[in-house]
Amino acid sequence: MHLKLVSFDLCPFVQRSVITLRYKQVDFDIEYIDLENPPGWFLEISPLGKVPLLIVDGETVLFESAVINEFVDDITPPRLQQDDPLARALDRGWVEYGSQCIMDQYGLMVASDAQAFEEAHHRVLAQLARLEQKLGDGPWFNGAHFSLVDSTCAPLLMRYAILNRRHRLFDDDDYPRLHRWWQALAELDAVRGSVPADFEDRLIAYLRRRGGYGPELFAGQA
Ligand SMILES: N[C@@H](CCC(=O)N[C@@H](CS)C(=O)NCC(=O)O)C(=O)O
Repeated sequence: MHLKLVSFDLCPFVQRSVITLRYKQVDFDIEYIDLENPPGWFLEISPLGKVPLLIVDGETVLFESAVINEFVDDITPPRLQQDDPLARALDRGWVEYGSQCIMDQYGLMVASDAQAFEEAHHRVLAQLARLEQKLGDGPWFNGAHFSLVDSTCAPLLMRYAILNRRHRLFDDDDYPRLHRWWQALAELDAVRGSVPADFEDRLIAYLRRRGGYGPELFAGQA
């Protein structure tokens, strides 16, 4: 089966599919597009105009990262979804939660003024606190077994590690389980290789191009 992922280099949703594919050591091609100027062929095949897409055998187009990840999991070992339907449904909920966290993280990064930033900051800290509360002894979200919740949340935690270094958002000591979770994820080849080596520079360059209150907080200092 031939798999091609249609991608954008800074997209956290693409990254979660990349992590899933890499974790499972699945061969795939990747094609980057410019999301600010998307090619016609992409708009034609992407129902929501969003990346990622997974093109299967050159003809079937899967969209939505969570769906792509479940498909990849269904066709390749090791199994990352839980066998028990209730546990699997719960994981789906947390994958959805991770999506909302990613969107709110983006809202924080690009906040246009101090008030919008403060509101977003408040919201994301509450989100992180809920994740902290949900996490157990680790190393993974569900304990000993790596799951799609882990591949889903790694891009979120990677960005917080970068953002927090550039502008203090929270103290890692206040979120010890979250911190330990990120440290375990950051050790994985699947996560480390899921973005280009100069990812932080690219993210900062993007924020500088965008400008505004949030971007200046994170991208202002070298
Ligand atoms: N729910 C989607 C979200 C994907 C998404 O928002 N991708 C962004 C880039 S990070 C995108 O393609 N945006 C283009 C647009 O909204 O026009 C998923 O999980 O795949």
